[in-house]
Amino acid sequence: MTYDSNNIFAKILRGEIPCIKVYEDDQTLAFMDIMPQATGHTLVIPKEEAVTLHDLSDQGAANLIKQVKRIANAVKEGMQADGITLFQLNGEAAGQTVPHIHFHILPGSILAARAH
Ligand code: DGP
Repeated sequence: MTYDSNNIFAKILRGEIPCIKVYEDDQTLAFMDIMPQATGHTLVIPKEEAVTLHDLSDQGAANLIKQVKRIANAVKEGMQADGITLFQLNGEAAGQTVPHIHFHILPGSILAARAH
């Protein structure tokens, strides 16, 4: 899928829009979601230009899941959560609103949060 370099996460990666950074390395950025569905709601994105999972290289996908695992551990520990929710809306039809692949990490259950 064609990558739009003006999408909001591309601007965050270029430092044109501020974010609350949780983790950064040469391939990955993690930051707090601006519309958190729970306290501690964190987003993890690759620096590689990819709209969806299907656009990501195998190496990029391997690195992304490795970092999602590490950051999920940190969110779980930091928020003292018994469990965490991970999700990735893959494509517009799935509800993806920002066209740069991202994983959501939330402490606790998103199903419980939605029930309230
Ligand atoms: P999705 O619906 O899966 O594409 O999730 C996009 C998420 O991105 C949504 O939870 C809100 C978040 N978001 C949108 N714009 C910004 C922004 O400018 N800054 C930050 N930190 N998060 C954003």
